[in-house]
Amino acid sequence: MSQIAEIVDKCRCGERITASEALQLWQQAPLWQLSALAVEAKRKVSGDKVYYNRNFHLEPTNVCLFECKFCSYRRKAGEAGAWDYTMEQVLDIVRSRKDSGATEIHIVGGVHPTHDLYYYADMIRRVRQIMPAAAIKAFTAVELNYMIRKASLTLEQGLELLKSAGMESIPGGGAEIFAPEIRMQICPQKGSAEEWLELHRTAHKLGIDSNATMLYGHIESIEHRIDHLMRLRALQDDTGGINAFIPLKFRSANNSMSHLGESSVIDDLRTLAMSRLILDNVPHIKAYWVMYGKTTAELALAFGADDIDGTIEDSTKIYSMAGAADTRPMMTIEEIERMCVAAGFRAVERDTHYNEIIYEERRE
Ligand code: V47
Ligand code: SF4
Repeated sequence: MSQIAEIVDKCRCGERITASEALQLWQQAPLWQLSALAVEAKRKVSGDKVYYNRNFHLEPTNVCLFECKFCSYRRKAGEAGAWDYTMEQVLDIVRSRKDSGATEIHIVGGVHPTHDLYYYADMIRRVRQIMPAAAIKAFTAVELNYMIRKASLTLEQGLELLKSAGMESIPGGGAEIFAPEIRMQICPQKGSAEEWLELHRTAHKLGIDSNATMLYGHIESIEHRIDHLMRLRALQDDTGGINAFIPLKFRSANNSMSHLGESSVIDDLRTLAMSRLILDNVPHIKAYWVMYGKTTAELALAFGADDIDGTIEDSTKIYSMAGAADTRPMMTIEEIERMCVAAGFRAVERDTHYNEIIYEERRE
Protein backbone atom coordinates (compact mmCIF):
# COMPACT_ATOMS: atom_id res chain seq x y z
CA MET A 1 0.00 0.00 0.00
CA SER A 2 1.31 3.51 -0.79
CA GLN A 3 2.04 5.82 2.12
CA ILE A 4 -0.89 8.07 1.21
CA ALA A 5 -3.21 5.05 1.10
CA GLU A 6 -2.02 4.09 4.60
CA ILE A 7 -2.71 7.59 5.93
CA VAL A 8 -6.12 7.61 4.26
CA ASP A 9 -6.86 4.30 5.97
CA LYS A 10 -5.84 5.74 9.33
CA CYS A 11 -8.21 8.68 8.86
CA ARG A 12 -11.04 6.38 7.86
CA CYS A 13 -10.56 4.30 11.02
CA GLY A 14 -10.60 7.46 13.12
CA GLU A 15 -6.93 7.06 14.08
CA ARG A 16 -4.97 10.19 14.93
CA ILE A 17 -2.52 11.39 12.25
CA THR A 18 0.96 12.76 12.99
CA ALA A 19 2.35 16.08 11.75
CA SER A 20 4.38 14.38 9.03
CA GLU A 21 1.37 12.32 7.87
CA ALA A 22 -0.71 15.50 7.83
CA LEU A 23 1.90 17.17 5.62
CA GLN A 24 1.88 14.30 3.13
CA LEU A 25 -1.90 14.29 2.97
CA TRP A 26 -2.07 18.07 2.64
CA GLN A 27 0.45 18.15 -0.20
CA GLN A 28 -0.37 14.96 -2.06
CA ALA A 29 -3.97 13.87 -1.64
CA PRO A 30 -6.34 14.88 -4.43
CA LEU A 31 -9.00 17.40 -3.46
CA TRP A 32 -11.85 14.90 -3.93
CA GLN A 33 -10.21 12.53 -1.47
CA LEU A 34 -9.78 15.23 1.18
CA SER A 35 -13.43 16.15 0.69
CA ALA A 36 -14.55 12.54 1.17
CA LEU A 37 -12.35 12.01 4.25
CA ALA A 38 -13.34 15.28 5.90
CA VAL A 39 -17.07 14.74 5.34
CA GLU A 40 -16.74 11.21 6.73
CA ALA A 41 -15.02 12.62 9.83
CA LYS A 42 -17.65 15.39 10.11
CA ARG A 43 -20.50 12.89 9.85
CA LYS A 44 -19.11 10.92 12.81
CA VAL A 45 -19.49 14.05 14.96
CA SER A 46 -22.58 15.77 13.61
CA GLY A 47 -24.25 13.41 11.14
CA ASP A 48 -26.27 15.36 8.61
CA LYS A 49 -26.45 18.53 10.73
CA VAL A 50 -24.92 21.89 9.97
CA TYR A 51 -25.17 24.34 12.83
CA TYR A 52 -25.93 28.06 12.78
CA ASN A 53 -27.07 30.61 15.33
CA ARG A 54 -28.96 33.89 15.55
CA ASN A 55 -26.27 36.35 16.51
CA PHE A 56 -24.92 39.83 16.11
CA HIS A 57 -21.55 41.42 16.74
CA LEU A 58 -20.96 44.42 18.94
CA GLU A 59 -17.80 46.29 17.98
CA PRO A 60 -17.54 49.12 20.53
CA THR A 61 -14.36 50.54 18.99
CA ASN A 62 -11.76 50.01 16.30
CA VAL A 63 -9.25 52.18 18.15
CA CYS A 64 -6.32 49.90 18.86
CA LEU A 65 -2.86 50.28 20.35
CA PHE A 66 -1.48 47.44 18.28
CA GLU A 67 -0.54 47.52 14.61
CA CYS A 68 -1.00 44.04 13.19
CA LYS A 69 0.18 44.10 9.59
CA PHE A 70 -2.84 42.21 8.26
CA CYS A 71 -5.44 44.40 9.94
CA SER A 72 -7.63 46.71 7.83
CA TYR A 73 -9.85 47.57 10.75
CA ARG A 74 -7.78 49.31 13.41
CA ARG A 75 -7.34 53.06 13.61
CA LYS A 76 -5.46 55.38 15.92
CA ALA A 77 -7.66 57.48 18.20
CA GLY A 78 -9.01 60.45 16.24
CA GLU A 79 -7.85 59.11 12.86
CA ALA A 80 -10.29 59.16 9.92
CA GLY A 81 -12.44 56.02 10.03
CA ALA A 82 -12.03 55.52 13.79
CA TRP A 83 -15.08 54.87 15.96
CA ASP A 84 -15.16 54.77 19.74
CA TYR A 85 -18.75 54.50 21.00
CA THR A 86 -19.69 55.71 24.45
CA MET A 87 -21.23 53.20 26.83
CA GLU A 88 -24.67 54.69 26.09
CA GLN A 89 -24.14 54.31 22.33
CA VAL A 90 -23.13 50.66 22.81
CA LEU A 91 -26.21 50.03 24.93
CA ASP A 92 -28.41 51.80 22.36
CA ILE A 93 -27.19 49.35 19.72
CA VAL A 94 -28.15 46.46 21.98
CA ARG A 95 -31.55 48.05 22.73
CA SER A 96 -32.17 48.41 19.00
CA ARG A 97 -31.61 44.65 18.60
CA LYS A 98 -33.41 43.56 21.74
CA ASP A 99 -36.25 41.88 19.86
CA SER A 100 -34.13 40.38 17.10
CA GLY A 101 -34.27 36.89 18.61
CA ALA A 102 -30.47 36.74 18.80
CA THR A 103 -29.20 34.10 21.22
CA GLU A 104 -25.60 35.31 21.12
CA ILE A 105 -23.85 38.67 21.25
CA HIS A 106 -20.25 38.54 20.04
CA ILE A 107 -18.32 41.50 21.49
CA VAL A 108 -14.92 42.34 20.05
CA GLY A 109 -12.90 45.44 19.27
CA GLY A 110 -9.42 46.91 19.37
CA VAL A 111 -6.92 46.89 22.23
CA HIS A 112 -8.10 50.21 23.60
CA PRO A 113 -5.75 52.65 25.34
CA THR A 114 -8.11 53.56 28.21
CA HIS A 115 -11.12 51.22 28.40
CA ASP A 116 -10.13 48.79 31.12
CA LEU A 117 -11.24 45.48 32.58
CA TYR A 118 -13.76 47.14 34.90
CA TYR A 119 -15.25 49.20 32.05
CA TYR A 120 -15.74 46.06 29.97
CA ALA A 121 -17.13 44.05 32.92
CA ASP A 122 -19.64 46.87 33.40
CA MET A 123 -20.47 46.77 29.68
CA ILE A 124 -21.15 43.04 29.83
CA ARG A 125 -23.35 43.46 32.90
CA ARG A 126 -25.39 46.22 31.25
CA VAL A 127 -25.71 44.41 27.94
CA ARG A 128 -27.01 41.39 29.85
CA GLN A 129 -29.61 43.52 31.61
CA ILE A 130 -31.02 44.48 28.21
CA MET A 131 -30.88 40.98 26.66
CA PRO A 132 -30.67 38.52 29.58
CA ALA A 133 -31.41 35.47 27.45
CA ALA A 134 -28.56 36.04 24.99
CA ALA A 135 -25.14 34.50 25.71
CA ILE A 136 -22.21 36.89 25.67
CA LYS A 137 -19.15 35.64 23.80
CA ALA A 138 -16.57 38.35 24.31
CA PHE A 139 -13.03 39.56 23.64
CA THR A 140 -10.12 37.79 22.00
CA ALA A 141 -7.36 36.32 24.17
CA VAL A 142 -5.23 39.29 23.11
CA GLU A 143 -7.72 41.90 24.37
CA LEU A 144 -8.26 39.86 27.55
CA ASN A 145 -4.55 39.43 28.28
CA TYR A 146 -4.03 43.16 27.86
CA MET A 147 -6.91 44.29 30.08
CA ILE A 148 -6.25 41.71 32.80
CA ARG A 149 -2.51 42.47 33.02
CA LYS A 150 -3.22 46.20 33.07
CA ALA A 151 -5.50 45.64 36.07
CA SER A 152 -2.63 43.76 37.78
CA LEU A 153 -4.77 40.68 38.25
CA THR A 154 -3.98 37.04 37.55
CA LEU A 155 -5.67 35.45 34.55
CA GLU A 156 -7.93 33.52 36.95
CA GLN A 157 -8.98 36.69 38.77
CA GLY A 158 -9.61 38.68 35.60
CA LEU A 159 -11.57 35.92 33.88
CA GLU A 160 -13.60 35.21 37.04
CA LEU A 161 -14.53 38.88 37.19
CA LEU A 162 -15.76 38.85 33.57
CA LYS A 163 -17.51 35.53 34.08
CA SER A 164 -19.40 36.87 37.07
CA ALA A 165 -20.40 39.89 34.95
CA GLY A 166 -21.92 37.46 32.42
CA MET A 167 -19.22 36.48 29.91
CA GLU A 168 -20.01 32.88 28.95
CA SER A 169 -17.59 32.16 26.17
CA ILE A 170 -14.49 33.52 24.40
CA PRO A 171 -14.22 33.91 20.62
CA GLY A 172 -11.28 32.38 18.79
CA GLY A 173 -9.46 35.50 17.56
CA GLY A 174 -5.90 36.58 18.17
CA ALA A 175 -4.36 33.16 17.51
CA GLU A 176 -3.13 34.11 14.01
CA ILE A 177 -0.17 31.73 13.43
CA PHE A 178 1.53 30.45 16.56
CA ALA A 179 5.06 30.02 15.15
CA PRO A 180 7.14 32.86 16.65
CA GLU A 181 9.04 33.59 13.41
CA ILE A 182 5.73 34.40 11.65
CA ARG A 183 4.07 36.07 14.64
CA MET A 184 6.91 38.56 15.03
CA GLN A 185 6.54 39.61 11.40
CA ILE A 186 2.76 39.98 11.21
CA CYS A 187 1.69 40.94 14.74
CA PRO A 188 4.77 41.63 16.86
CA GLN A 189 2.86 43.27 19.72
CA LYS A 190 0.31 40.53 20.13
CA GLY A 191 2.10 38.31 22.63
CA SER A 192 3.25 34.75 22.17
CA ALA A 193 1.43 31.57 21.30
CA GLU A 194 1.99 30.44 24.88
CA GLU A 195 0.12 33.49 26.18
CA TRP A 196 -2.83 32.83 23.85
CA LEU A 197 -2.92 29.16 24.82
CA GLU A 198 -2.59 29.91 28.54
CA LEU A 199 -5.49 32.35 28.46
CA HIS A 200 -7.74 29.74 26.83
CA ARG A 201 -6.46 26.99 29.14
CA THR A 202 -7.32 29.13 32.18
CA ALA A 203 -10.75 30.00 30.80
CA HIS A 204 -11.54 26.33 30.22
CA LYS A 205 -10.48 25.53 33.78
CA LEU A 206 -12.98 28.14 35.00
CA GLY A 207 -15.82 26.70 32.92
CA ILE A 208 -15.66 29.32 30.16
CA ASP A 209 -15.58 27.58 26.79
CA SER A 210 -14.01 29.10 23.69
CA ASN A 211 -13.31 28.90 19.98
CA ALA A 212 -9.95 28.88 18.22
CA THR A 213 -8.85 30.39 14.92
CA MET A 214 -5.89 30.37 12.53
CA LEU A 215 -5.16 33.22 10.14
CA TYR A 216 -3.71 31.60 7.01
CA GLY A 217 -2.81 32.47 3.43
CA HIS A 218 -0.11 35.08 3.95
CA ILE A 219 3.60 34.43 4.67
CA GLU A 220 3.24 31.14 6.54
CA SER A 221 3.99 27.68 5.13
CA ILE A 222 1.86 24.53 5.31
CA GLU A 223 4.25 23.33 8.05
CA HIS A 224 3.36 26.43 10.10
CA ARG A 225 -0.35 25.70 9.69
CA ILE A 226 0.18 22.11 10.82
CA ASP A 227 2.24 23.25 13.82
CA HIS A 228 -0.61 25.64 14.74
CA LEU A 229 -3.23 22.89 14.51
CA MET A 230 -1.06 20.48 16.52
CA ARG A 231 -0.75 23.02 19.35
CA LEU A 232 -4.52 23.44 19.42
CA ARG A 233 -4.99 19.67 19.41
CA ALA A 234 -2.66 19.37 22.42
CA LEU A 235 -4.57 22.08 24.32
CA GLN A 236 -7.85 20.37 23.54
CA ASP A 237 -6.48 17.02 24.75
CA ASP A 238 -5.80 18.70 28.09
CA THR A 239 -8.98 20.76 28.55
CA GLY A 240 -11.71 19.79 26.07
CA GLY A 241 -12.90 23.41 26.21
CA ILE A 242 -12.73 24.34 22.50
CA ASN A 243 -16.13 24.29 20.82
CA ALA A 244 -15.16 25.19 17.28
CA PHE A 245 -12.14 25.82 15.13
CA ILE A 246 -12.39 28.56 12.52
CA PRO A 247 -9.79 28.86 9.76
CA LEU A 248 -9.61 32.54 8.82
CA LYS A 249 -8.54 33.31 5.26
CA PHE A 250 -6.32 36.40 5.04
CA ARG A 251 -8.29 39.09 3.22
CA SER A 252 -5.95 41.50 1.58
CA ALA A 253 -7.71 44.83 0.99
CA ASN A 254 -6.59 48.00 2.75
CA ASN A 255 -3.78 46.69 4.92
CA SER A 256 0.00 46.61 4.81
CA MET A 257 0.13 43.00 3.57
CA SER A 258 -2.10 43.70 0.54
CA HIS A 259 0.74 42.93 -1.88
CA LEU A 260 0.55 39.25 -0.86
CA GLY A 261 -2.85 38.71 -2.47
CA GLU A 262 -5.16 35.96 -1.22
CA SER A 263 -5.27 32.15 -1.04
CA SER A 264 -7.09 30.26 -3.79
CA VAL A 265 -10.45 28.62 -3.12
CA ILE A 266 -8.74 25.24 -3.51
CA ASP A 267 -6.28 26.20 -0.76
CA ASP A 268 -9.24 27.29 1.42
CA LEU A 269 -10.98 23.95 0.92
CA ARG A 270 -7.83 21.89 1.55
CA THR A 271 -7.22 23.90 4.73
CA LEU A 272 -10.74 23.23 5.96
CA ALA A 273 -10.55 19.51 5.24
CA MET A 274 -7.12 19.16 6.84
CA SER A 275 -8.34 21.09 9.91
CA ARG A 276 -11.20 18.61 10.26
CA LEU A 277 -8.80 15.66 9.95
CA ILE A 278 -6.06 16.96 12.28
CA LEU A 279 -8.34 18.34 15.01
CA ASP A 280 -9.92 14.99 15.77
CA ASN A 281 -10.82 16.19 19.28
CA VAL A 282 -12.47 19.53 18.39
CA PRO A 283 -16.18 18.95 17.82
CA HIS A 284 -16.97 21.66 15.28
CA ILE A 285 -15.30 23.27 12.29
CA LYS A 286 -16.80 26.61 11.37
CA ALA A 287 -16.91 28.02 7.86
CA TYR A 288 -17.31 31.69 8.79
CA TRP A 289 -19.35 32.85 5.83
CA VAL A 290 -18.69 36.55 6.40
CA MET A 291 -14.98 35.99 5.77
CA TYR A 292 -15.23 33.48 2.88
CA GLY A 293 -18.27 34.97 1.21
CA LYS A 294 -21.44 32.91 0.78
CA THR A 295 -20.28 30.91 -2.26
CA THR A 296 -17.14 29.48 -0.67
CA ALA A 297 -19.00 28.94 2.62
CA GLU A 298 -21.49 26.74 0.77
CA LEU A 299 -18.65 24.75 -0.81
CA ALA A 300 -16.99 24.47 2.61
CA LEU A 301 -19.83 22.21 3.72
CA ALA A 302 -18.43 19.56 1.35
CA PHE A 303 -15.03 19.80 3.08
CA GLY A 304 -15.82 18.97 6.69
CA ALA A 305 -17.34 22.19 8.07
CA ASP A 306 -20.41 21.61 10.24
CA ASP A 307 -21.10 25.20 11.28
CA ILE A 308 -21.48 28.41 9.31
CA ASP A 309 -21.77 30.95 12.16
CA GLY A 310 -24.95 33.01 12.17
CA THR A 311 -27.36 35.58 10.87
CA ILE A 312 -24.94 38.46 11.78
CA GLU A 313 -27.50 41.15 10.93
CA ASP A 314 -25.04 43.59 9.39
CA SER A 315 -23.16 44.08 12.63
CA THR A 316 -19.48 43.50 11.86
CA LYS A 317 -17.01 45.54 9.84
CA ILE A 318 -13.76 43.53 10.25
CA TYR A 319 -14.13 41.65 6.98
CA SER A 320 -15.89 44.22 4.83
CA MET A 321 -13.02 46.61 5.61
CA ALA A 322 -10.57 43.89 4.49
CA GLY A 323 -12.29 43.31 1.15
CA ALA A 324 -14.94 40.61 1.76
CA ALA A 325 -17.77 40.63 -0.78
CA ASP A 326 -20.65 41.42 1.57
CA THR A 327 -20.30 45.01 2.65
CA ARG A 328 -23.39 44.66 4.87
CA PRO A 329 -23.21 41.00 5.95
CA MET A 330 -26.47 39.31 6.89
CA MET A 331 -28.23 36.02 6.20
CA THR A 332 -31.84 35.05 6.79
CA ILE A 333 -32.72 31.69 8.33
CA GLU A 334 -34.25 30.69 4.97
CA GLU A 335 -31.00 31.50 3.19
CA ILE A 336 -29.02 29.45 5.70
CA GLU A 337 -31.42 26.53 5.38
CA ARG A 338 -31.26 26.66 1.58
CA MET A 339 -27.48 26.67 1.70
CA CYS A 340 -27.30 23.62 3.98
CA VAL A 341 -29.89 21.66 2.01
CA ALA A 342 -28.15 22.47 -1.28
CA ALA A 343 -24.99 20.91 0.16
CA GLY A 344 -26.89 17.79 1.27
CA PHE A 345 -27.24 18.61 4.97
CA ARG A 346 -29.83 19.83 7.47
CA ALA A 347 -29.61 23.25 9.14
CA VAL A 348 -29.88 23.10 12.94
CA GLU A 349 -30.09 26.17 15.13
CA ARG A 350 -27.74 26.06 18.12
CA ASP A 351 -26.85 28.23 21.07
CA THR A 352 -23.31 29.42 21.86
CA HIS A 353 -22.48 26.10 23.55
CA TYR A 354 -23.87 24.00 20.70
CA ASN A 355 -27.08 22.95 22.40
CA GLU A 356 -29.80 22.60 19.77
CA ILE A 357 -32.58 25.16 19.97
CA ILE A 358 -36.08 23.95 19.32
CA TYR A 359 -38.91 26.49 19.37
CA GLU A 360 -42.40 25.43 20.29
CA GLU A 361 -43.71 27.60 17.51
CA ARG A 362 -41.51 28.07 14.49
CA ARG A 363 -39.99 31.55 14.45
CA GLU A 364 -39.19 33.46 11.29
O1 V47 B 1 -7.84 37.76 15.38
C1 V47 B 1 -8.09 40.53 11.17
C2 V47 B 1 -8.71 38.20 11.97
C3 V47 B 1 -9.80 37.89 13.92
C4 V47 B 1 -7.98 40.12 9.03
O2 V47 B 1 -14.97 32.74 17.63
C5 V47 B 1 -8.38 38.96 9.67
O3 V47 B 1 -16.88 32.50 16.62
C6 V47 B 1 -8.50 37.88 7.67
O4 V47 B 1 -11.59 35.78 15.55
N1 V47 B 1 -8.10 38.97 6.99
C7 V47 B 1 -11.01 38.32 14.71
N2 V47 B 1 -8.65 37.84 9.01
C8 V47 B 1 -12.27 37.60 14.23
C9 V47 B 1 -12.46 36.28 14.89
C10 V47 B 1 -13.76 35.58 14.77
C11 V47 B 1 -14.62 35.87 13.74
C12 V47 B 1 -15.82 35.18 13.66
C13 V47 B 1 -16.20 34.26 14.61
C14 V47 B 1 -15.33 33.99 15.66
C15 V47 B 1 -15.75 33.01 16.71
C16 V47 B 1 -14.10 34.63 15.75
O5 V47 B 1 -9.95 38.39 12.59
C17 V47 B 1 -8.44 38.40 14.31
C18 V47 B 1 -7.65 38.13 13.06
O6 V47 B 1 -7.16 36.82 13.05
N3 V47 B 1 -8.43 39.24 10.99
N4 V47 B 1 -7.82 41.09 9.96
C19 V47 B 1 -7.83 40.10 7.63
N5 V47 B 1 -7.41 41.17 6.94
FE1 SF4 C 1 -5.68 45.65 16.86
FE2 SF4 C 1 -6.91 43.32 16.58
FE3 SF4 C 1 -6.34 44.81 14.41
FE4 SF4 C 1 -4.36 43.62 15.75
S1 SF4 C 1 -6.05 42.56 14.62
S2 SF4 C 1 -4.40 45.77 15.04
S3 SF4 C 1 -5.10 43.73 17.85
S4 SF4 C 1 -7.77 45.35 16.05
